Amino acid sequence: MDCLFCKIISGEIPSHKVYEDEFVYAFLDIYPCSEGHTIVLPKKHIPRFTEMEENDTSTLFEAVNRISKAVEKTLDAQGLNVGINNGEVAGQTVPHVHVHIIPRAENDGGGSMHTIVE
Ligand code: D5M
Repeated sequence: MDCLFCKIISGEIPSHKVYEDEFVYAFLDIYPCSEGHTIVLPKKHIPRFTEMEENDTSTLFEAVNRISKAVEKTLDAQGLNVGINNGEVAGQTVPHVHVHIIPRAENDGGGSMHTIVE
């Protein structure tokens, strides 16, 4: 499978792993929007979020919830953006479902999701 994120999961491409279990793999984004920007992937190769089965989304989001709490606590973040770019037109650059967890702080200069459509 010629997929960047499958190669990260298998260890063929190195990553800064923050969490792994039977179903998901999480690592630090190489181009972080803020310190601790984490990406969570299902181990199963599924190109887009809207192609996922409901069962797989619950497993993924249980892990996202757990990892989000750990990221917030570890970095003492005041908030997080948790999101998915679904499809190229929405900014998805790697066709393997992934959830971004982006730590946020007061006056960090970042916008919200509304910034995209304003
Ligand atoms: O997000 C894809 C994200 O994947 C983007 O923020 C960069 C990140 N990326 C790309 N290659 C790597 C490697 N090798 N390590 C860590 N992070 C990586 P998207 O939502 O598809 O734009």
